Amino acid sequence: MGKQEILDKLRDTIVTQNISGCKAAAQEALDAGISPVEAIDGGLSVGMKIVGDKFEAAEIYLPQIMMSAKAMNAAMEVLTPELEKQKIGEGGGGITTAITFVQEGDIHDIGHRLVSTMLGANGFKIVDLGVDVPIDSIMDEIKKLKGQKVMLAGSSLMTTSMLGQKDTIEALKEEGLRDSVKVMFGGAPVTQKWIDEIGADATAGNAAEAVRVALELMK
Ligand code: HCB
Repeated sequence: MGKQEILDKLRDTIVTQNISGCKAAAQEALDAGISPVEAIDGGLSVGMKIVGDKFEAAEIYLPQIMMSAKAMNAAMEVLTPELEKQKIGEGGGGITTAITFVQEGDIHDIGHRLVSTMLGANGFKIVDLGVDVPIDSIMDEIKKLKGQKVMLAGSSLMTTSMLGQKDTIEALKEEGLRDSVKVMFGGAPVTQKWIDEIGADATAGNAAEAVRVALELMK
């Protein structure tokens, strides 16, 4: 089977909620020499985008999305050990701590976990605050790391929780912490225009790009 066919198979197993098929296709991708990043970006994420669009069009409902997410997680069990070996660069000149989190009100964690894994694989020390994280917890964590090189890598998958990114920047300013951290925000609805509008430092469209952007920010 050719590379594109395997990527299409990964996509289709997500769309059809085929959990065991998705895991098997992930293994097939690795066996065919496809990198885990390519399998995710060219296969699994494409499937997730289709699932999201179908949900928006009321062609499928929440239980189906949950099954697609399970299929993605099953594939990630196979891909994560390989992902952890994907070196793009070295932790931004000296050890940088990346505080990773999903904004309050949002439990979408697939992209967040991917970004955390890839940053960790590339020399960043990860403090993973998980999902549905209140801004106060983020501020507390930054204060604990005073004097160290710190960046924030926050995710929002919903337009509602994305507003929390703006509030996070405001809170950083109020606490006098804005100049002590670099801030990268991501997630499907996040655009460069939004980043400029709220005064964050950067965004990235996928986990590999997130590593490149983070390394550049921490130079
Ligand atoms: Co969810 N959901 N969902 N969902 N969901 C979305 C996000 C919608 C866009 C679907 C739609 O309507 N088209 C929509 C949000 C609409 C909006 O706000 N405009 C939506 C909704 C509405 C909801 C609920 C409210 C549904 C309901 O209950 N009625 C509910 C919300 C619950 C809550 O959070 N409070 C809900 C629930 C769910 C689950 C639980 C069924 C499941 C999540 C499972 C989980 O994460 N454990 C789910 C899923 C899977 C999705 C879609 C289909 C896929 C998301 C995903 O995992 N993508 C999503 C549709 C979509 O996004 N197009 C849909 C794959 C990952 C790899 O991509 O974008 O997360 P990613 O991350 C990338 C990239 O953005 C970047 O790198 C990552 C890796 O490549 N990146 C960063 C991410 N974070 C970064 C941080 C950085 O610093 C830098 C880069």
